[in-house]
Amino acid sequence: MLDDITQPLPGPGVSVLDEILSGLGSRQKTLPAKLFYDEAGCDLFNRITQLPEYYVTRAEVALLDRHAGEIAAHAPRSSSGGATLVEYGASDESKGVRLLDAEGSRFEAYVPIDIAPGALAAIAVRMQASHPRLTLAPVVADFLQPLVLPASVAAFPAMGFFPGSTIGNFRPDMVVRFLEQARQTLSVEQRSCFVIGTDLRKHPARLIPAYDDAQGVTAAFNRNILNHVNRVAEADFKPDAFAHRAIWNEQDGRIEMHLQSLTAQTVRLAGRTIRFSSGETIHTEDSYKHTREGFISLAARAGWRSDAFWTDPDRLFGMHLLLG
Ligand code: AVI
Repeated sequence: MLDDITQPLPGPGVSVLDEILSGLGSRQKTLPAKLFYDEAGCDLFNRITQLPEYYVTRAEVALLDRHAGEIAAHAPRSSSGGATLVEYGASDESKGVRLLDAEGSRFEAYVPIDIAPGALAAIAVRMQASHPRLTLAPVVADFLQPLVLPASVAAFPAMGFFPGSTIGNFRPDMVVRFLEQARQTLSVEQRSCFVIGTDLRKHPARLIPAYDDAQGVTAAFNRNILNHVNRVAEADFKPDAFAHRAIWNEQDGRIEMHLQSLTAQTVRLAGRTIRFSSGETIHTEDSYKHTREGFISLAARAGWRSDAFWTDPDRLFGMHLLLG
């Protein structure tokens, strides 16, 4: 059964152009990482997930293949026995389906949430065909904003599911804000819970190649953000005039991606001139690598407590079960 796709209400928020101008006007120039994901960027990210150096996706899938049944068994039960699986950032259903189809799982509804309506429409078509008895209620939303689940699933307690280590791309203060909002969205008073996948802290010798691969796919992904900025902000960046850099920041426990200007140059953007000195960088992304304990203490700041933790056979990736 398919609910209408829930669309967000237009809000007063800051425009993308304002975000770009403010980031490029800062001392350390930055760009919003969400601009990675235009069509070309989504294709490049897909290729990244298949690279030999990028272990993250394979490790998480191995974890789910081994533990999906145990994870799904923690879903809260309503009086009828069912629960809703609410997947954040569901660009496809491949990970969610592992929980929905796990032996003994009793989900009655699936709410994939994503910013891309096209991806959700495609999920709806496939899921209606493969899971005709499931209530499907896709939601188009930027899940960093407050969010209310569709009325059609209000009767079921929820298991939130945020795979992919996307939470690793949030700064710690954003993690806490996001987890506080998720407590409201998932209605913790209904005994809802939250399952979150995070890449684990490991030696930089393993991390750096994962973000600076031999084929240059991550470099192309990083430079592609400039193509996207050229379109949305009428800019004339020359992506080849910037080098891809992946740096391990030990103090903050994160991989940083930067684009480094190869020469002194100027860029026109929305009628303004942006100057770069030779070697100056634009900081484009953070990918935090949380230890198990570090993530649990961040979650505690938002009112969640850890109930279980799973990892893959190589202990590269972690999956946390949080209770409200
Ligand atoms: C989407 N996110 C979890 C990826 C990561 O590993 O931080 C994005 C990425 N950036 C470069 N490679 C992959």
